[in-house]
Amino acid sequence: MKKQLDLTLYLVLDPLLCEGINGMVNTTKIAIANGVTAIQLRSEQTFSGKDWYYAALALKETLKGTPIPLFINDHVDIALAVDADGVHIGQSDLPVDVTRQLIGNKKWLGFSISNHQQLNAVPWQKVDYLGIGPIYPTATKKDAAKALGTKQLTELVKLKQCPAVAIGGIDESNITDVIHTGIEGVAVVSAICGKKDIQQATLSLINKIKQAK
Ligand code: TZP
Ligand code: MG
Repeated sequence: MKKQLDLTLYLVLDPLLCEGINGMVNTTKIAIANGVTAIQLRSEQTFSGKDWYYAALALKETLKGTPIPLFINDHVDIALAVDADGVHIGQSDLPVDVTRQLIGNKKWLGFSISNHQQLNAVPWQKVDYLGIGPIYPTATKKDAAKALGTKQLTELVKLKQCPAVAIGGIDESNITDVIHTGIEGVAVVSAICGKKDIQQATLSLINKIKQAK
């Protein structure tokens, strides 16, 4: 059965920031126990096919029996190999229709956009949610587009035809402004991954989201 798609607080794991597969598994356990609603495996660095597979497998096992879905960034083959709950792709990955054809309708499909032009080209029937960003400058994604800011995000939120998460440079200092744009949720990497106290970092974000909604 398909797991829920709750975008409230979406954690994108980075193996470097989390210190490997064990670090990502530990981070996931603490994060989901404290309110994170979705998990994505993503790697900015060189990560071999084997690394991807074993990391995805470990995370799939960690999330077994929980309502929290596992998304795989970019790699449809890995998502299929571990039977992940969804795939997240960007503008430079396989086209949306091809990805949908490969994963079928039993997996969620997320798609990243960074501006109005990309939003206007979204094939809404094939996509389950959007990632919109970067909202603020970020050091986590090397090839990130120009930061949108919350004013532009508000405009994109009004035009979109499916749920969305905002991403990029979001932390406890600005998450309230992001939620006030009306977006369904927020995705973070460095606001949780690599933090000394994962529980405190997660709770602080989740409490700010609750207050802002
Ligand atoms: N896509 C747009 S910005 C970004 C991704 C994957 C990185 C977000 O990382 P952080 O650490 O939350 O700024
Ligand atoms: Mg991508």
